[in-house]
Amino acid sequence: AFLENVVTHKKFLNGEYNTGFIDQTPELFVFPKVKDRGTKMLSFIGETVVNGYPGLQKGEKPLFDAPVLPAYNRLEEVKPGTKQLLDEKGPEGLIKWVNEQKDVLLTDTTFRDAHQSLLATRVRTHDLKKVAEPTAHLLPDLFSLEMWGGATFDVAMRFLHENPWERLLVLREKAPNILFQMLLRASNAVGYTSYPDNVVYDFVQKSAEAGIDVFRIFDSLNWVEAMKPAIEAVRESGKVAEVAVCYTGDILDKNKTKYDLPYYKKMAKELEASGAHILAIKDMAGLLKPEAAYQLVSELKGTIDIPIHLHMHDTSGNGVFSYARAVEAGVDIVDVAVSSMAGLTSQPSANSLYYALAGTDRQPKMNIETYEKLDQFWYDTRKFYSGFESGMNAPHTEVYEHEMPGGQYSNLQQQAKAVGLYEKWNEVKKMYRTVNDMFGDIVKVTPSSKVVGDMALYMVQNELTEEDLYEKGSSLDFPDSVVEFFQGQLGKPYQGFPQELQRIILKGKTPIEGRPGAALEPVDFKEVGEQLFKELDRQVTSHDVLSYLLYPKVFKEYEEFSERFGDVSVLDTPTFFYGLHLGEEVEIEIEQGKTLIVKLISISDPQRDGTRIVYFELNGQPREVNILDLD
Ligand code: 3PY
Ligand code: ZN
Repeated sequence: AFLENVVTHKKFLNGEYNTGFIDQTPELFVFPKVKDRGTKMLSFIGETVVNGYPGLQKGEKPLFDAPVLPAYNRLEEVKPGTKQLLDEKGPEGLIKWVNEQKDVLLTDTTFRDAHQSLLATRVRTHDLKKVAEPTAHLLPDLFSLEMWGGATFDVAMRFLHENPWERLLVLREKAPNILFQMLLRASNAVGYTSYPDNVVYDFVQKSAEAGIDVFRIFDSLNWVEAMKPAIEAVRESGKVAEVAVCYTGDILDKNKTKYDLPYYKKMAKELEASGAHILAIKDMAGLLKPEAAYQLVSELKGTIDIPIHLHMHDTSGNGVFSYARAVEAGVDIVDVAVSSMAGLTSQPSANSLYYALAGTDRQPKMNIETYEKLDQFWYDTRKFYSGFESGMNAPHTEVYEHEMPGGQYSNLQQQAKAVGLYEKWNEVKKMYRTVNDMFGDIVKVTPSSKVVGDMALYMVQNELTEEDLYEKGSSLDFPDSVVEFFQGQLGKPYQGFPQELQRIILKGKTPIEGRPGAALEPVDFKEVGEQLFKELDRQVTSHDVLSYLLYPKVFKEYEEFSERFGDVSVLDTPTFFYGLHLGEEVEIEIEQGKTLIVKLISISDPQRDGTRIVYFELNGQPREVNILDLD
């Protein structure tokens, strides 16, 4: 807004400015205050029409088919499901029920990991909201819907300009019968760094109150110690603590001895002893080969008593095969996505698994016709987001080599694109492997995977080899995330850090001892709330306080954006990403019963000050907004 004030200022335009211009022109700091909702909405659409949506190629708005929802009886109550089981019987009762099921149970990840892994997490609440109710009606036998956590929290605010808490609350209302599951990065919560223990604790309590039932907790280095406060917090909330061992390497490869069967068995035992209700095997990259899945699940079944929930990505194309073998070995629950949002870096397809298990006594209970109909909706909805597709369109067995998590693939690719390395994507993938080996072969999952990704991008961008690091490391300015990692800010990798590299990267800084969260000062929520109240000049909720504590900068930018453009989450997705084409009219329901009718009339050529005038009709009245053309 400041820059906008400067470049549109009369004196600036007339060239009457010198170095004192900013000091002597206090009106630059007076930003236009509260505009009406209509004007804000026109400003947003105008921005999109003139400058495009960040990260998407600017161009004509594509034509889309309207996604069709399957029919269901809205008047009928939804069939009670696992949510009611948990509410009535508590976590222990639910677990007992899981243990009694013969069929393999399913978690549908379409609302979270599937789009995190295929579409850079960009699926908006607007679309999820439409399909949540039909899903609840038509798939009441699901074990859970994974619909929150991971990268969704950050991306909702940062890129979609929407409130992640709203998403949770709205979906909860629409789907009251299926357990809601989220991914929690232990002491990193839904962020990329360590937070004080009381922030993680409060985040868990508020998420539980807002509707989360199953918390899948993992630590990005498989460090059990680091997961304990989160496990404790979830247990105290009365919800389900599903605790993960992240799978890396290959238990079938006798040359890979760091992460072998005894390693996983020992960790599973420790997690069970730490209070896990369910053990998750989190195969974030999709490295678990079918025979490995059989051996791992069989061995773990003989080691622990709690149910086992297997999570995989289908990058290699072997996902359904691995699941079938895990099911044979007695796995209790597996993660799948609706077909049109499944496969490749996403989860294996629910529909495929259903057919793959035909004739066995563990075929999941589901209405396949229904799933196929939901599939149609997602098939068309996915097209809205085609600009975020990774371009991977066939099974990718290279993943066994680079071990990149499915959820990272499309994101890292976007990151590479942003720094001009799109052409060198193959090199980046190779470097990712090199960096992993240099770091001592670590577990790679958010945020440790981001550190490896940042380092790989940094090395490719600066044309550095491994040798260069050892030779001229002292003159290199390493990415912050890499320095923090070697300082121990994300905790301790199994078998420690490679010492020589740690010395080079830390340049004399001392690494921290112990669990990072424990060393951080507890946050005073009341004080932060009051400070935010003053800064934002509005009532703040406990959700706002948490969003701010987890993502201070992103939250403030989200607030500034909302102040300037209002609530853009009400826009349909094609308009949100592509604006309108000339003559197009949309209806925007800004609140129940209040609708704006917006029509784009024309766009002027750039004026002397670089702005264009965008002419609209708003509810039949001519309106215009001035937009600075950034081209
Ligand atoms: C996340 O942490 O967001 C993940 O999906 C890790 O697999
Ligand atoms: Zn995943």
